[in-house]
Amino acid sequence: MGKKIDHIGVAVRSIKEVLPFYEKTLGLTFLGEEVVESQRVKVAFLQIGESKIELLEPTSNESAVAKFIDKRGEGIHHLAIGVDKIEDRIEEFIKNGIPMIDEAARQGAGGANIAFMHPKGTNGVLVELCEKRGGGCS
Ligand code: CMX
Repeated sequence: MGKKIDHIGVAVRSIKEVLPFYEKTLGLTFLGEEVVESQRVKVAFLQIGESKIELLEPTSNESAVAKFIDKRGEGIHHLAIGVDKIEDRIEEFIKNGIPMIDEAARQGAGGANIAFMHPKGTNGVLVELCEKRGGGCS
């Protein structure tokens, strides 16, 4: 099903503060940042091989990422798997009783189609399905 790890999402309080670690210390290439209003986050992408690291900074206290940081502190937030035919994958999971947060794909960063699976159905890992049609994933 999965083509590769598209990206790993990392929850941070401030992208500006952590960026030097990823760019200068680790030497990764900064690809750009954008605000995803619907998720109340600002995101920044760094390339690592064929995959990316996505830094997630909450833009509101109500953001899922703000709640995550309050509860668990900064750190790895989700694993995004690149897929084809995301609607078929979602349908298949629903049919098999796998709990989905998103029961239909929605738009993420860069105009990609994304859907989150609930961590209660994945042994504690927030998994994002991510289908690119010429865009990025968030
Ligand atoms: N990874 C693993 N488990 C997580 C988690 C995460 N990122 N976030 C929450 N959980 C766990 C909690 O620890 C909790 O577990 P327990 O019941 O065992 O304590 C459970 O999920 C419920 O967590 P909660 O704090 O009560 O939070 P909510 O139920 O309100 O929300 C979740 C949790 C996953 C449904 C919500 O964060 C969500 O819908 N996430 C998907 C959207 C998202 O994360 N958007 C931000 C990124 C967007 C982007 O990349 O563009």
